[in-house]
Amino acid sequence: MDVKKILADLERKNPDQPLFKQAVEEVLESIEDYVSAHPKYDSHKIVERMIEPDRIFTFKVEWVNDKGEIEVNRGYRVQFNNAIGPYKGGLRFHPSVTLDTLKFLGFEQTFKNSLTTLPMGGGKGGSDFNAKGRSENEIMRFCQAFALELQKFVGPDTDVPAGDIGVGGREIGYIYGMYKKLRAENTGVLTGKGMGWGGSLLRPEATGFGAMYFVENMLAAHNMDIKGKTISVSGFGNVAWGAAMKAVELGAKVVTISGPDGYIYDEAGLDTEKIEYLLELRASNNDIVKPYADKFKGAKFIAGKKPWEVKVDIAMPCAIQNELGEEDAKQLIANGVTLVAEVSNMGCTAEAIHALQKAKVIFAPGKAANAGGVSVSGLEMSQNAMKFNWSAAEVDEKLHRIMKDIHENCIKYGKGADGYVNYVKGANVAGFIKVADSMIELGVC
Ligand code: 2IT
Repeated sequence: MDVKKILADLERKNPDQPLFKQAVEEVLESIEDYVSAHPKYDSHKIVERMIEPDRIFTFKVEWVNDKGEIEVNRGYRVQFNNAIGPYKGGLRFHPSVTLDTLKFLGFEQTFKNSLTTLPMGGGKGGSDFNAKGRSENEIMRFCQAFALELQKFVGPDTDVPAGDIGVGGREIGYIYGMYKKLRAENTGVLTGKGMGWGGSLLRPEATGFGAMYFVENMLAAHNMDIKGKTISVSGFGNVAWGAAMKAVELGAKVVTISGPDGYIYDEAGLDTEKIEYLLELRASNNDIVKPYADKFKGAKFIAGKKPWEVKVDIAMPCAIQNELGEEDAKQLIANGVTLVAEVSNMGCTAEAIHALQKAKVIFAPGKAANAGGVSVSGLEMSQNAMKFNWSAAEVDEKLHRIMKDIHENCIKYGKGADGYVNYVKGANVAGFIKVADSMIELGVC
């Protein structure tokens, strides 16, 4: 595999897409040896074919705000690769969303979904819509306008979107409501649905729960236990909420959360009441965490900083891409961190990952650690197809098994001669093999 040539072509075809390039570079760097040792992948031009999305839709979203003014946003759906199943992946509504963002996320999703053991291809979509300061009605009208276009490209056996940053149960409800009205059908076209209308138990918790199960597996493989460990978490959304809940249940102490305004240091640790409060913060559409420190005495708000300066055993970025950089990684290493699990998609810069790996910190990439979310989305699709619901215990048992499988695959392809497990390599190689072999079997099409 000629990595230099592939990257030069990628740059030529995709100028001004640094995130997409970063995601591809991380994968190429870790699969290079494996691909070189298996010439069938080169002769079928698998890597070149895998880094080109199948198709991309961009569309105009027009809607009317509460003042009666017309607003125009841009919507996207990137259908990246459907070799192993229908396109599957979330919708992100955030002002930072560009085509670059969604291409990197769709590419990552292809590998992640392959790791889940379920038949799901990779896709991603969203919009530059900013929910900050918007009323409930404005959010509904935007979601409905977005759904008017999105419905042309998706379907339960074609492409199944879900939530991501800025898209939770509320937004999925409004999008699904409009889809159902237009098509006059109740199908599993979206996941993350409400429990009354086709959702799966544990889907809201799944990303965070799955990440903690993955951390438990990593610790066990290194003869350690989660009990009593201190954890720094970033973000305060759905992922941070689920991770904090499970961490506390397993006897660990979560001492930070964060937002765009800064971070909260809560030495006593989050408890059930505080974790519930995260939902209130999120529903306020304000995108700040400072009110937490006003509400809970003893918690400190540190303006404009990230939580990675706090001394902890485990760090879990749960907010957004590239939120943990090289300097943050060095600070964590200096403070003796044992394990870093990326729970946001591409939460760490390449330099941060290299620094952590060099220091032999146990490190998990997002596509492995956060795969529990899309896994339970896959289980939601199964339940919709069966017209049946599993109990929370049944879903949880399946989620446990999937995270264990992913962990075993990471060890299988990532364990080095010195015993250090390169989970990035393990996840990328394992994710690659299933998609690549399927593409070969399916022919050039
Ligand atoms: O990044 C992700 O895996 C998600 N946002 C969830 C995707 C899904 O289809 O549940």
